Amino acid sequence: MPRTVGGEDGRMVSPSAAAPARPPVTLTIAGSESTGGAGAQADLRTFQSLDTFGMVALTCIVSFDPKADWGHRFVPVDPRVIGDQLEAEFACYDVAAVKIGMLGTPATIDVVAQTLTGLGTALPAHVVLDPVLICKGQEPGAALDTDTALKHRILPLASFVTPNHFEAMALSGLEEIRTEHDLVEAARRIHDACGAVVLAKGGVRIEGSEAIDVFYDGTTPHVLRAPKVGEVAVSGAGCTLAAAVTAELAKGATPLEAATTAKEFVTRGIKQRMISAAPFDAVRQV
Ligand code: PXL
Repeated sequence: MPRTVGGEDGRMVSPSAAAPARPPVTLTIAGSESTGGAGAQADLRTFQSLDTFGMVALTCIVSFDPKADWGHRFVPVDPRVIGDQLEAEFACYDVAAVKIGMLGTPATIDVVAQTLTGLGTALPAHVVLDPVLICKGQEPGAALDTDTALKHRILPLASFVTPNHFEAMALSGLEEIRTEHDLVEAARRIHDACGAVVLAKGGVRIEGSEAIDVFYDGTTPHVLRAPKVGEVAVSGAGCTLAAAVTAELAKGATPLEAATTAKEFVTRGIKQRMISAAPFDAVRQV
């Protein structure tokens, strides 16, 4: 039986007749970075700021260690619990777009790949992958397994991928990305290999006074530009960019419109960043 709610005059009406339009639902499959600069917290703030209804499936918990050079302490969430969260989320809502952030272990990648594949035709049209390859607190051996699993099991599910400078080298096979030309080439290679729309982030690492990102969907590359805000990377910029792309796609933007809005959103957030006692400040989603 359809659910009914009380209308203004006391009559029972269906929820759709009584309610204003609802925001699209966005989901991030991501880790917690407890200080809130990166990860699920940054994603949720972005989803909220951009008028979508955000959910999280938590994959791991990262705690910086102020006693040890701000290294990352990393604890994975039990894969069954990750599966449980996703089961609840897809049972409750029609999810318009998913962002995948830090997964961290091959077991986590397994459960996420299995769950998303198991959705079949119900897999959301937009799956945005921020391919977080290495977290400092991890064993190098484990990280290699994780990279391989991410490339083979998760990348094929992505409709949109947002590699940073280091990840773009790993995914494109280029040994060096120094210039705008190199970043365009990396974006092309990644698109040709996986078919997803690519937004390759240059951040502060490409020569010159601009922070450039390269958008490539198989047609003409577009270079998105903003003046660099300082020369130091800010925590959460990558998470925020991918989450903003996810929110905009959920609202019906084209991939290029989503990338352009996301770039403006991150640039604003970097200008208004939180000043942290850690060596890296944090993007503020405003
Ligand atoms: O910015 C990458 C990132 C993503 N997700 C989590 C993180 C980090 C970096 O610290 O901790 C949870």
